Amino acid sequence: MDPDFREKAPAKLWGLAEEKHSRLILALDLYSNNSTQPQEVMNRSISLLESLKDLLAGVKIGLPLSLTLGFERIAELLDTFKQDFYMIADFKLSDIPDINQIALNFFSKLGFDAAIAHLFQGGLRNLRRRSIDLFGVVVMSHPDSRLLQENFQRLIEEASIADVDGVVVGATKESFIRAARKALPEKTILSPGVVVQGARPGSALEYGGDFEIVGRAITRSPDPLSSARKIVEAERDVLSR
Ligand code: BMP
Repeated sequence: MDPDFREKAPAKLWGLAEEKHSRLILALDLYSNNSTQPQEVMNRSISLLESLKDLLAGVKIGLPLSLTLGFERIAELLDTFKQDFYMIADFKLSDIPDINQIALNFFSKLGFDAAIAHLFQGGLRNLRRRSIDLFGVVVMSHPDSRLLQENFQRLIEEASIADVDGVVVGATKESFIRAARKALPEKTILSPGVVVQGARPGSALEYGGDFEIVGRAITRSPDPLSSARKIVEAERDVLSR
């Protein structure tokens, strides 16, 4: 095990990772369609999180679930599971610093532990946001995310100057994970894009990432528990090498 494990930040995320021996963060992108009601989605979210309590270090919540449930129910969900998971608000903020600050304060009050923001807007370094951890997007997982990739070095510098707690680098982008790890040895790297978007479970950890974010491969699985377990086992296997 990494000897500096206990000193790693963010402390809550790494504490849960150690306790559960898990580097898995669930992207809880459930939403209503014509045949489902918000309360059904709420119930499904609760039972999914209950069943995955021992396997997940964190849960990432963004627009699909928030637009379905509304922020009152989101706050309820966060309150119910605040001891169990590191809760990340993923709205990829990219506004002027004053507006980003207001949003971060609301996320913190709702009960989120962290938020994800874009670095390219340039104002994260001016935030007074210590009530909530912050992750900056460096490279996205989808193939068309070229503008970010072309400005990789500048985004890395911005992540450093803004003093974010960590960065998001797509699991599908091996060379960028390796480069981000080298450039930002102290920062926590979150990597989405596993299974459905093509990255093999555990591969982002192999390249130097710290946590893998997985959504549909679990939420749409006929057996979410078994799918999550297989991913965690693949990750543990990589970490034990
Ligand atoms: P899935 O495993 O279902 O592909 O979901 C991936 C999740 O990670 C989604 O919530 C998406 O918004 C997020 N994400 C991503 O896929 N790529 C990125 O570069 C950044 C993300 O936040």
